[in-house]
Amino acid sequence: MVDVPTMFGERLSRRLVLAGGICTAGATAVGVNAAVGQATHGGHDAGSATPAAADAYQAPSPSSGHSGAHGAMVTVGEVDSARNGFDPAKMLTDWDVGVTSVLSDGRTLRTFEVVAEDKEIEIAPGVMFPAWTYNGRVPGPALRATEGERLRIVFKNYGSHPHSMHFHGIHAARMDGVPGAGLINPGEEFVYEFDAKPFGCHLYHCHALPLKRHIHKGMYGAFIIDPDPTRHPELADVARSRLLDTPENAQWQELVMVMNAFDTNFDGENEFYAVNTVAHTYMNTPIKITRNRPVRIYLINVVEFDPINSFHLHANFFDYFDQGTTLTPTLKTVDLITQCQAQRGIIEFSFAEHETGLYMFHPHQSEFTELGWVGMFDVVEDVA
Ligand SMILES: [Cu+2]
Repeated sequence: MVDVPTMFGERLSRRLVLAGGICTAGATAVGVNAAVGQATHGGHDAGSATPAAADAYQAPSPSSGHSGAHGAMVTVGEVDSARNGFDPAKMLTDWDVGVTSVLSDGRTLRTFEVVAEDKEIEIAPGVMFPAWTYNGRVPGPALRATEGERLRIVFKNYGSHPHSMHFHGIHAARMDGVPGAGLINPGEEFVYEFDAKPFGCHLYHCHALPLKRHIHKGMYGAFIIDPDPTRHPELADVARSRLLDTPENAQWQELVMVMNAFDTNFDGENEFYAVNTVAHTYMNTPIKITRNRPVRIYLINVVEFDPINSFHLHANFFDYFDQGTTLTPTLKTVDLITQCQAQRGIIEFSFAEHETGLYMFHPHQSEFTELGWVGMFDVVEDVA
């Protein structure tokens, strides 16, 4: 009798876990996790796995057509976006702008509705993860507002644990989303209210304890505040280019990318890394970019357990606005930036001087790349 866990025991690296996910697409999460659960993570060196072990692990799907763990090294098979209820390709531009009304003082009130719920999601082909979500998706909705508006976030907890929404922004202590200030039990509701400031690329996340658990389970999302051009006369054009729905903004190709990861066997280390949850999704479906239109990425790192993440663009350089709170770059002409957890910023670049083709982006934590966090821009003359 072949005892699978013993057979792979200490040799099963995290990279092979991913290969296993590839090759046993259709296997249940229980099966994958059972194998993973027997692995030790003392080392991350896939080189310690013998070819025999790799071959044996890949054996179940001779017809999958993949090129093996040493070939393209991307997931094979498809994640069921319909079942997940979210599609990473659409998430890139899927802004939640809420509902607006006008207050008695003439200001705009922007109201968002967010619910917390438990939900099993597919993070790589055949690999399920028992997530805690905002609005049924990971990352949660990309909330977008304009500087100076009044924001109201109606938060309902339909989950099985206490949760909150802690916004990186400026607000009163009682709106902070920590225990005693907007942390609510299952079945309860809380309304956060504060002004949209400062403009920038921010985030929100659950601040229930243990914090690392609530974050790695999927409770985070982008929180973007566009600058109000009238407040920045010296750089009004730049501000307008960031303000959603202006003609200046429409010239840009804006994308929101939340760098995340998943600890599928709950040992305090991640098995899968991604942008917007699904491993290798932008390798399997490259992001179309019109060559002569500029690109702006709202990039946020929420990876738990690993202290640092990064973004590296191939064959090009970009400007970076740390936390997005300035209208002039905080770093100019770089091809790599690093972010700790909750660090975020705006990346701007152009392929106007390039030939069309596939341009890669990934973190320069190479292991993350091999475990799912890598993608391609498909630069074309015009996006149909
Ligand atoms: Cu929570």
